[in-house]
Amino acid sequence: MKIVEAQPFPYELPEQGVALIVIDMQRDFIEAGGFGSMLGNDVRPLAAIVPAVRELIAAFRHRAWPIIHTREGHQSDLSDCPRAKRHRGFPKLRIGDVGPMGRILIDGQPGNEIIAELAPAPGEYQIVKPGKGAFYKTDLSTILADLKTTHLVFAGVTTEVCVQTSMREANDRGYYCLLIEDCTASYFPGFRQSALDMIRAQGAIVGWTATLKGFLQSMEDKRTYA
Ligand code: TIU
Repeated sequence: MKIVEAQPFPYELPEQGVALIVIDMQRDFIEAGGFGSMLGNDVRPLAAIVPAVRELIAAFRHRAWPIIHTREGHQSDLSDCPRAKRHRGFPKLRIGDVGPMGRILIDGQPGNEIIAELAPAPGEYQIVKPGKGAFYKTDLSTILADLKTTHLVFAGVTTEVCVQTSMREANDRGYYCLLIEDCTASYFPGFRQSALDMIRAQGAIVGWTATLKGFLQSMEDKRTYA
């Protein structure tokens, strides 16, 4: 195994059984005119992590380790979108309404696509999820079981919503979860920081966090540890 310099203590990264989950790096959240901006957010801070996420994906591709991309999206008839989710708050457009990138948060619409810079490569998994968590009403558990995954590395947006929810779901299912700090972003910098803090508090109650640099260094470390 390799040792990743992480918080709150080093993370043991095995040679096998590791998968990367890239959460919701889709136009709906990162570009103006999607779900994120309809909720009233300034979407610009999210684009800042794209180069780091690209680097992380490249490192997994280089090792032929599995990569799972998620998208938050609903079926066009909204049968998987609870009323309580659609009729929440006062967005400019609701889920399913027609916006500048097609219908808001609907699978198959232009806005629901993963941004071009991070487009999944052939052979990589893509999961459409109706909830904030990546396990809820998806095949993720089956995919991870088939891959014999034990360790999950997380990236994506937003830190305190879909990333943290998915990480908590994974933690309850017994995975060793590591979030790459510079590969996750929020519309609210304070929430991002708080999410990182609460994930790794109490002796890694949800999981670990590490910088991209620290993670990549450990991947390239020629030494192995028992
Ligand atoms: N609004 C917000 O911060 N996030 C979401 O609605 N979904 C995800 O985090 N992907």
